Amino acid sequence: MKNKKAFPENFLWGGATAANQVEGAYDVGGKGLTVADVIHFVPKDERVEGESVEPSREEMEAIAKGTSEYTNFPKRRGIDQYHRYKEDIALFAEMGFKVYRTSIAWARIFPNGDELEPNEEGLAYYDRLFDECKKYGIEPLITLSHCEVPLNLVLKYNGWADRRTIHFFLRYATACFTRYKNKVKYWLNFNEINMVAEEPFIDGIITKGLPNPKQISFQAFHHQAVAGALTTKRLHEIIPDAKMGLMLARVLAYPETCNPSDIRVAQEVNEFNYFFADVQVFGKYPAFIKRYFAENDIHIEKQTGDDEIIAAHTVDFVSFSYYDSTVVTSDPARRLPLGHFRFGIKNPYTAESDWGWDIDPVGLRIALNDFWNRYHLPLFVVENGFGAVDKVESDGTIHDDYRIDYFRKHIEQLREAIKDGVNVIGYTAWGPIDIISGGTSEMSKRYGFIYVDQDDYGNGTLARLRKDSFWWYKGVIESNGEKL
Ligand code: BGP
Repeated sequence: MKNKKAFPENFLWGGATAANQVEGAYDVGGKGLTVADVIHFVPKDERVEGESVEPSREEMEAIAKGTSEYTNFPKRRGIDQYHRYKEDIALFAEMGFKVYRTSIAWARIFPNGDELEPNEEGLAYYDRLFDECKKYGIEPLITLSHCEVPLNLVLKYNGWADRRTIHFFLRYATACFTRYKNKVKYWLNFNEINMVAEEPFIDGIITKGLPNPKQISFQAFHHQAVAGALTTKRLHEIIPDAKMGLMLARVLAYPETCNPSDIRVAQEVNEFNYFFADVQVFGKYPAFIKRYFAENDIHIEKQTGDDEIIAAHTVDFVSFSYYDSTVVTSDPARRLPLGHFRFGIKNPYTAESDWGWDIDPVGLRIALNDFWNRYHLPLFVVENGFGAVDKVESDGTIHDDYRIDYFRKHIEQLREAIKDGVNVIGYTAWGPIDIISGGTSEMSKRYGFIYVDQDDYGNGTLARLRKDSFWWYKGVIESNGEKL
């Protein structure tokens, strides 16, 4: 019997970035500073993987005033997509992209976050970007908040820890929906919403040195949950045919052994991961989180009506990033606290990247099946990719077969999941063009099908070069996932 084609005809193939990692032009067009703009570069040998990049309040104030000792802030320069978006989108179109996921930098639209009126120059930039996408039939998929909270909101209100940020965000989202109502149909509210508990600073929340940081993070999450629901409501009012998705960083946890205690720990870690999505899909806090809150002295302050808002405006689809899985144990000596994800016990069955991230393609199939069984909502894989050091040959070619291998194995598993009956609507490879790393601000951790000539210190011509994986991914899209 002939093998039936797996991917639906209208499957959304493409790539994903975030404004703070690509745009640069951090002070152009009236843009205000964001949390991303105050993260300075730390070389690899001085860094502890998984350690927070959070500057102190005093450091942030000094950076904002220009009196800091630090000078290398890679996210301020990105890859200069702000000025080179035409070239980048033409290259995406050459690969056959159907969708380009990126984010809007909140501080381009509201430079301080708390103004009453949006900044026209910022709005106009995204008009140009989305028009360029449309020229090639590329659908924009837009994240409203991707580690780009205006710095003023952080310093003045402690960002999402303060309830007023709900209203600032809603004003920003409303400005975007109103302006781009004919251009953008797919939206995401918060990138990797679970990071609010794991790395609150990148979400614009200072917890360092404050009592009970978990209380602050979960209160901030509650504000995001209310804001997310109000934003979905607003989107449906302004653009009735648009879809709002949530976005979760999914890190699968496997039990180290078949000891039932290990299995229970893995279940607990996975449920904790799902919690942030559960609230947005089911419209309520799941039962299992109550015990965690009680044991960690977390008391969510809610206002009358919050529960009803969260219940009434749930998301239309579920998106997630998938890079790796982790292994957990019930052994108290080696057990990590909940929410401390990624660098668990080494899995003897998987390889790892140079950055210590497990390479687990089958995990993607498991994640997709699990999501589908749990939520029964359309799924979108909005981040998946392989960070590596690339070498440019003397003739300008880049032979990144390791990256092709990573993608081939993951897309094979994506195809299997679709054959399992999972409803997946799209796949956007992370960093289709080399960008500044989200976690480490490196340029040398490259994800792209397109090479960008720039180093960790901003040296380079910024020229774009096609890697071997460029031609490979083009073939994948052309064959709608059949030719891997
Ligand atoms: C996710 C973020 C992205 C991106 C990616 C890869 O957590 O949503 O912004 O950065 O991870 O991480 P990194 O760039 O640190 O390798």
